Amino acid sequence: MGFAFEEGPLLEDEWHNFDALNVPKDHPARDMQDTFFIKDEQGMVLRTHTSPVQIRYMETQMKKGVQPPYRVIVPGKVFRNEATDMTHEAEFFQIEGLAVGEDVTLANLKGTLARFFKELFKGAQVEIRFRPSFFPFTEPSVEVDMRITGESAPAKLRDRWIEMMGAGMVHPQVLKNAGVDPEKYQGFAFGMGLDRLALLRWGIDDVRHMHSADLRFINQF
Ligand code: 2U9
Repeated sequence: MGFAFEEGPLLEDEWHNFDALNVPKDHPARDMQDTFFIKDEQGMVLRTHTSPVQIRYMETQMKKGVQPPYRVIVPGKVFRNEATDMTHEAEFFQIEGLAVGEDVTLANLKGTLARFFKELFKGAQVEIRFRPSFFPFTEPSVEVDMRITGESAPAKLRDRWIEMMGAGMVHPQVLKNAGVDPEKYQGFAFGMGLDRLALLRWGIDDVRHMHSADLRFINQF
């Protein structure tokens, strides 16, 4: 579908991790609770999402004089300073996507995600739906639910609506922050937790197995 893979640094500055993404200075996600700040490096954090990579990508294209359209998909490790339980880890993986161009719409987002989930659960009947939501970096924002029916659907997922990811149209201020003219270009973006997806896909009951180094678990993959 024309998406290039991009990766970026795990240690980020607050501009790329928060400010450029329109996350307010007083947003709870910045709290000591949620973000690992680096003691000896002022203004540096362990990235809390992979979104700074898309900011860096847009900045780099602009410096090279490359204008949209472009599409990138960004997988990678992220960090959140929170208590761990069976569904939460302080380190986990996300996969995010970004498409920027003239006349990019919410309909393009929906078509792209419908295709993505169809490929992921190939052979089954897959439907998606959007629910209104809020993220500082997208407007409008949506939560994306998926429903799988048919024989090949994993038993735990069959016949029910499950929340899979967040998405939306890139906020004009975010495009501007990365050097893209929001009067000329629009973009869609989406993000999801990969560990959560793996839990659903293979019916794993506890995300902490992922970092357990238990060979009885690891050898199944
Ligand atoms: C840019 C602009 C917009 C990425 C997005 C989400 C919604 C989202 C969560 C899913 C589960 C994170 O792992 S999670 O907790 N993500 O809901 N992410 S829109 O939006 C972007 C990214 C980059 C420049």
